[in-house]
Amino acid sequence: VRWEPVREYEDIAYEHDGEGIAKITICRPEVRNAFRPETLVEISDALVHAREDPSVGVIVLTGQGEDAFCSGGDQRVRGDTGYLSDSGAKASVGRFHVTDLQVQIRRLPKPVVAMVAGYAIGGGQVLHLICDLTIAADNARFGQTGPKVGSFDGGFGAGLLAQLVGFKKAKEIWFLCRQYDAEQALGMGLVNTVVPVAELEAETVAWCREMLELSPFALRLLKASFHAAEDGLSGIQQLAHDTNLLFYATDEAREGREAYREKRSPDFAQFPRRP
Ligand code: 1HA
Repeated sequence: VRWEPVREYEDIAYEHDGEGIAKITICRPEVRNAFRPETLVEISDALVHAREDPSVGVIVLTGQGEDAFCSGGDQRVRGDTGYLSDSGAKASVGRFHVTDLQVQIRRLPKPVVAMVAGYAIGGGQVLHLICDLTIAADNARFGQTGPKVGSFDGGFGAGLLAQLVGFKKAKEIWFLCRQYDAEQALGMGLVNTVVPVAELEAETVAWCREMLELSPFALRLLKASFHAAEDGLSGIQQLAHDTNLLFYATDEAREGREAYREKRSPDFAQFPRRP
């Protein structure tokens, strides 16, 4: 695959293959691809771009190199109020930018695939959890460190994990902070497949291309459907608004719009009351 850069960022690379795949790479290998606030703001910006770009059908999230997907929050910029940006007025006020990013990935109407080589640890493991699919290299290692480093993700980090691997295993992962290799992760349903690290990108691209052959709107509705019950009203909202997108194209909905524009009463009697 020939990846073409789309936009320049400091902490990430954002590239397209020109055939429907966007790839976002965390480029901080010196800290095992830990994220700082700026990293997350950049990922979020690239995701907006990939979402808006009609040529993109699938988004891959990964980390630079073979040592790590992501090791979570950069502990060097962790303050007493959250994670700190490195300059300006924002520097002194801590935030958890990852909160919004997790929701953004979950609501994004295109499949997001985590491509994991090496460590997916802490907040990095939660990032892979939130992706729709995970393709793991045989050197991948998963785990939580929260209780070791004085943190925890009780949101998707605990809840989604429990849905995937069951409550006992999820509690083990969080309460003992062990690491699990790729085969163990596959065994517990944490990842979709495991391949030799040298084949990781080719395999990920192959999975993406399979999805690109399929109906984008069906994939969109499926993603929304998977989350609708768990996400409550905001899940129903996504699914309902997606339905409304289709409803707008019907003669029945158009009649409502045209009647309003023409300042007349709508004639809905012409449409069947479906059984
Ligand atoms: O829990 C949350 C949140 C919860 C709610 C809301 C928001 C949240 C946001 C974030 C998080 C978290 O992510 S908390 C968990 C933070 N992450 C960790 O505790 C993982 C720390 N790292 C490790 O355990 C290990 O580095 C490793 C298992 C990923 C890799 O081990 P390895 O291969 O032995 O490498 P190591 O020598 O440890 O690391 C290489 C370099 O990278 C070291 O720097 P150096 O000594 O060369 O200067 C190491 O300090 C640095 N590094 C690795 N991970 C991080 C890091 N530096 C800062 N932050 C890191 N996360």
